[in-house]
Amino acid sequence: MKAKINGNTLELITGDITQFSTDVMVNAANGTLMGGGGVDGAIHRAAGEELLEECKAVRNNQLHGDLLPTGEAIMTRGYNLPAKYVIHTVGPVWGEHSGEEAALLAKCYSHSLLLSFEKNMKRISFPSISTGVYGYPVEKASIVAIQTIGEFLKSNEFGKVTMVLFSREDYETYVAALEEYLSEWN
Ligand code: AR6
Repeated sequence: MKAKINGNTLELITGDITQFSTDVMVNAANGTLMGGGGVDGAIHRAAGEELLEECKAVRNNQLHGDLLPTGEAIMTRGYNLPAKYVIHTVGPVWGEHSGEEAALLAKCYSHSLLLSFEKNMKRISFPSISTGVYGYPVEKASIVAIQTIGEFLKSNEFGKVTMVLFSREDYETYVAALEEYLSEWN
């Protein structure tokens, strides 16, 4: 499904995010930035060892050894991925942020969009942040994701945002959220 928002495109597709060519690929990472399972594992495998090396450097230099906080985002190069850059963001673990989960999830999307915008990147692809290992219910997460992306696109000349959903069920859930968002808007 594709929607036009203020001259920008918001696209929903199914597939493996590591296979789709883009300017910026967003990774649903954890605070260590050292890789993991799910989409994080797939992105690190496809990018190659150099991605982990740069992530280690970011941990040591930019973050002075600390974890990347939930809702924040940092950028690295894309190495062997079909993307110029990767943005690593840390989604909230469902039920562990005293009701702040939606606000933190929204920050993952808005910070990633802003970082890309500042770098003049026109195409960004997102996975469904937090809805795997981190347990965020996909129906709730899809509403946060679509609203945050939609509001950003309404007020910026960006380009194209693609959400790459890993299952048909997730895709249908995001389609419903986007249809609802568009019907409220129009
Ligand atoms: N392409 C697109 N989506 C994918 C892919 C892929 N190749 N692989 C999985 N997904 P998750 P989280 C979907 O668990 O919930 C990691 O270990 C998946 O089906 O990857 O934010 C990190 O290191 C789900 O819909 O991320 C963290 O420790 C979505 O991506 C933790 O998991 C997110 O699932 C982060 O958990």
